[in-house]
Amino acid sequence: MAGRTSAERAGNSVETYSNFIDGEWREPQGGETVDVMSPSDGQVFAKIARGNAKDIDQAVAAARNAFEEGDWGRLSAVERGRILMKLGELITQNAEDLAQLEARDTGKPMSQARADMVAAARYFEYYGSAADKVHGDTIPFMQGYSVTTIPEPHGVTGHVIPWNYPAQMFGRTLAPALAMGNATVLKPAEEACLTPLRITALAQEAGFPAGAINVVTGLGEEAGAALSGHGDINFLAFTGSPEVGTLIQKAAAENYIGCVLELGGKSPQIIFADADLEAALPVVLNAIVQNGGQTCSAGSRVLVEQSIFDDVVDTLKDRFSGLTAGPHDTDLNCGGLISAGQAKRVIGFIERAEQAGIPLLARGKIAAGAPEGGHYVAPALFGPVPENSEMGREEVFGPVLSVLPFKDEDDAVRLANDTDYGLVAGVWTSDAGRLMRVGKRVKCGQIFLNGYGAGGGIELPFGGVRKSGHGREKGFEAMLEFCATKTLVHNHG
Ligand code: TAP
Repeated sequence: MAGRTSAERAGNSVETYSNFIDGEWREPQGGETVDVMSPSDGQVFAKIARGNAKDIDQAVAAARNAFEEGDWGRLSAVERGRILMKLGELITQNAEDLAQLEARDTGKPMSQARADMVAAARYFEYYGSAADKVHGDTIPFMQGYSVTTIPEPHGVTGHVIPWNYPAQMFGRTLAPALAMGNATVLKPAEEACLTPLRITALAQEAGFPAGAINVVTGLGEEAGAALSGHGDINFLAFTGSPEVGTLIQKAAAENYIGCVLELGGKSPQIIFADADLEAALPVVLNAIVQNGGQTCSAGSRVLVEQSIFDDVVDTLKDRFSGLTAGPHDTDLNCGGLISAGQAKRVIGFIERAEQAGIPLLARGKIAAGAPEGGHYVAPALFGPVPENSEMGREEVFGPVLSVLPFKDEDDAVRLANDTDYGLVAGVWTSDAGRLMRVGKRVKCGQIFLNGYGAGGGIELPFGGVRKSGHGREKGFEAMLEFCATKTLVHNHG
């Protein structure tokens, strides 16, 4: 399979993946690799290239050439769209293999990995069919003038993505950029990047010309920093932590370019006393359990009206106690977390909350027989969580749910807005007026009214405010991030 240049025997077969630059698989110039471990058992099962600044230089040059001189830059929007849609089709045809790889690489349960492949394919279908639908305006101006606007691709776009949904993130960040005609360089996360590499091989089969998609794997502080600081990149797209997002934004500023940043959240779900709890609670539970809570839009704070607080907590306690984390192929509620470091980080949050005296209401289990080396954390439910505590305000990025009581509508809105983040929110009530009032007052990029979709909806503009970042991915709006308007002013007298 393309993307894997060699297979080494060391007890287990360990495959080595290389970088993809200018339409070919290339060994990293530094000659080094990085081990890839499965979160399910902690075993090394693959190696990836440790790309460095020289590999990034080559990748950016290849993208520049593809954009300015190569076949990619010459394609019409219709032709680009067809290639994107073909890739969507190929992802669908290979979905089961890709899902198996994704689950092993990220530790996520198989059913989640399968759903991710549907979404990954959908990004290419959606943006493939949108490629020829972004067009300019004619603008009434002074007598004797005609004015037209043209949305132009930025040129070479740099993309840095995280490990939580590698295949989906590949589609989310690259598909709109490619649909607009940009040539791209991607640095996926070192902890999980095998499906992006496999999908890159499928992209070749789909007909993407050399240089349209370049992928350099490796460490964030090497390949990632080299890409984001590269002087010949015209736009950056990043998803990950606020700390690295700040570095990306500084790098963009140094090069006078724009960027879109998606940096996570502490997203609230507000449950009023008149809510349909039968409908709400399964959704509330799933919004934190999905992907082991390693979802930027996880519904990690549940705000419950005081009068139903005890009832809601009782139900959640029951359901949390029944949750189990285990290996990806056993398809339980949660898998192992991405790395030992991430598991330690999440356990740190749980221990500090307990030390601070926040009641630990329920704990799920780790499956009997789960491999010792796996990075499992039993789901945890805390409440009532003080609003100014670390657990009440910081993103845990694990299967840990905080429940907080509120007094009335104003108090609910105040609490919902009382973190530095603002990504997604949910409101549950049978009062239609309240749904809209609260929907408008909560500061975030996306709010579900009597529902919640952690990470869902390729068609829906998605992004944050404040520490959750800026710019919008997904939906048609993402196309507009990846172009800039040129205005043609014709003085014809
Ligand atoms: P980050 O360090 O932000 O990693 C995200 C991406 O940025 C990865 O591809 C990473 O590469 C790269 N990167 C790291 N340092 C970089 C640098 N100096 N310049 C350019 N790129 C760089 O996230 P993490 O360490 O994986 O996770 C830390 C925390 O971030 C998590 O606990 C969670 O709270 C949050 N997080 C949020 C999200 C979302 S979706 N909002 C996703 C992941 C994590 P390497 O992986 O190779 O270092």
